[in-house]
This record gives sequence, C-alpha cells and structure tokens, in this order.
Amino acid sequence: MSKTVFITGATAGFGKAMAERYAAEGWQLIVSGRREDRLEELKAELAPTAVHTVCFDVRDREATQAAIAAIPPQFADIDVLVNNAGLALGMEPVHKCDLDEWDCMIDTNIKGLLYVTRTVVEGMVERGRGHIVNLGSVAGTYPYPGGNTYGATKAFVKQFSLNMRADLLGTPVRVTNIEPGLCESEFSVVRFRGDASMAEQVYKGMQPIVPEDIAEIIYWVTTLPPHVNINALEVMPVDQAFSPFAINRS
Ligand code: NDP
Ligand code: 8X3
Repeated sequence: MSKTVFITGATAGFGKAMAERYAAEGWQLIVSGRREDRLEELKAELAPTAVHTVCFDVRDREATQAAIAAIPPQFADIDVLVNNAGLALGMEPVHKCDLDEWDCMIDTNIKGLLYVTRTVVEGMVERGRGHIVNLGSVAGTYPYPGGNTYGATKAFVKQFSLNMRADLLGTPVRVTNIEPGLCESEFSVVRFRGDASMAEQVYKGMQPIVPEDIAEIIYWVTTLPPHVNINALEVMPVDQAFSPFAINRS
C-alpha cells in the first residue's frame, strides 16, 4: 500500500514542489491551502496519483481540526506531515511594523503549525509510525534587519521541533526542522504585499534555492532508514552567507 504524506501550503512554492516529488515516488497525498482552485489544479496535474485536497486556513483552529477529522479512511494513516504553510509580512524595523501583520505571522507560523501538529501527532504515536517535518528558516537562528517577528516565529518552530523530539523519545515518530535560506517562490511577493518588483530585487544577481531543491531534501530526510532522525537541516544558496556584526559609529 502507498505511503501517505500530508503537506500544508501546497498551493505554491515548497509545498507544490513537494507534492510533485512525493507523487513521482508513488506516495498518496493530502494537500492543503486556502486557494481551492489551485488545490484542484494540483490534483488534476498529479492524476492518477491519489490526492485528497483540504481547503482550510491553518489559523482557524476549528476548521483545521474538522478538516483533518474528515480525511477519508484511505488517507487517514498519515506517514509524513510537512508543516509547510507559512509566511512573512513586511521588512520594516520593529518600531514601524503593523501589529495585524505580526498577529498574522504568529497565528499562521506558530499557532497554525501547532493546531495541525496536535491533531495529527496522536495518531502517529498510536500507529507506531510517523514523521513530522517543520519548515523553519535561517531567520529562526540568525537575526537580520526587518526579520523581527518572522524570525521569532521560526525560532519558535526550531525549539518546538526539538522539544517534540524530547517528548516523542521512546516512540518511532521522527521530527525534523528544515531551515532554508533564500529560496525563490511566492514568499517574497507575499512578504512585500503583492509588489512583484520588490520581490524580484531579493533574488537579483544571485542564484537562489528553488522549491524543487527543498522538495528533494525533504524527500531524502523522510526516506532515510527509520532509526535515523535528522533533527535539523540548514540550507542556503551558495550565493548567501554571513555579514560581520553591524556597528553604529555615529
Ligand atoms: P509560498 O508563499 O510560495 O507558499 C506558502 C504556502 O503557505 C502557500 O501554499 C499558502 O497557501 C500557504 N499558506 C499561507 N498562509 C496560510 C494559511 N493561513 N492557511 C493555510 N495555508 C497557508 O512560500 P514558500 O513555499 O517559500 O514557503 C513555505 C514555507 O517555507 C513557509 O513556512 C516559509 O516561511 C518557509 N520558508 C521559506 C523560505 C523562502 O525563502 N522562500 C526560506 C525559509 C523558510 P494559500 O495562500 O493557498 O493558503
Ligand atoms: C525565509 C528566508 O532569509 O528571507 O525564511 O528570512 S529569509
């Protein structure tokens, strides 16, 4: 019988590339997002792969729980959950940020991830198999100007991933935090509130990671022998590295 992967945020970017990667390997898929038309397009693209689409906003706790409870029995024994749905909003300094945008990032990247995880992980423990992959970020480890709340949500994801490992010791359930650097997707268009030309500037003159790279890494992480747990995997484009400390000399 095919294995089942549940990918949140599969309407674009990493999630869509992962759906394509797992489908190519014969897995069956549960894919979610808020844009139903894109979920249906993805399902049609991946035919004849068995795909269950679920349209919900991860910020809505009841809708999330109801959507997962309604997963048909054929798909219900989830082997891999990829908590990928997430976003950044804005790059203003802390004293200029919009509190609604901070709420949105916290509600999506932290609380949404918790709602999905809590609803799925119990079944994994009961079945004695499962792997939860979270999408962290280099922004959860390294500070940068304008990273403020986005980076802090990803620091939460990093620590929560490690704490889950602590709780799940003694079960076969694996947990991995994937921590990418710059990757070209719809991420920057969302971050700059639909301004495609600002988003383009982020990747100008450098070669970013592409979503297919992340899909390949996550597929590899989740198909290693079952006694191997990659706790965290940080990945950057070759064209991205570190700066010296910033010093104000004025
Ligand atoms: P995209 O913007 O291309 O895709 C984001 C996905 O998340 C979409 O499918 C979107 O679906 C979904 N999503 C966003 N908000 C919600 C919500 N409230 N409820 C349900 N689904 C939601 O971004 P990426 O693929 O690049 O990003 C995926 C993850 O990787 C994110 O967690 C991001 O923070 C992280 N990441 C990205 C990096 C990058 O440089 N691109 C680097 C490091 C980490 P829909 O709009 O249909 O709901
Ligand atoms: C996204 C990567 O460097 O834009 O998480 O914050 S970065």
